Amino acid sequence: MIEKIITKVIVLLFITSIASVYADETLISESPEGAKVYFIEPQNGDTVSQTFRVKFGLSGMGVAPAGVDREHTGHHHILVNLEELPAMDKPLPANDNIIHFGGGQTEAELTLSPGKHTLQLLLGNHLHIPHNHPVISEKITILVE
Ligand SMILES: [Cu+2]
Repeated sequence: MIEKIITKVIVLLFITSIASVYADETLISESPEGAKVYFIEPQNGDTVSQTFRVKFGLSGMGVAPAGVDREHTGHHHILVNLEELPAMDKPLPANDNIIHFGGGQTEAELTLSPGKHTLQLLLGNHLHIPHNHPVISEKITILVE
């Protein structure tokens, strides 16, 4: 009797652990090998005016708006002055340091205070979760006049 219960508990635990792993995996989208996101403009070391244009470059993948689940696509995020990278298996938060372009934009206008700033691009899937593997650019440093 006790053996039967223990077996049932073990089977249940096994099923729930599989279910949770499966759920997580379905939320994360695969990125094709060699996919790259990069800044077309500005470039590392550039001096820009307070309001400036940022052009996002993407190769090996396509852009789709947030909410649209299409294979090998995502939307852009700019990480502004972010020292520590966010979790790569959860939806990216939206705040002053993580700007979402869920409309599928491929360029944007940013306004920053004068001084040095760092920018980094990170692609997110339809649920704003980075891909596996994450498609992330080099971190560039710019000087705002
Ligand atoms: Cu997003």
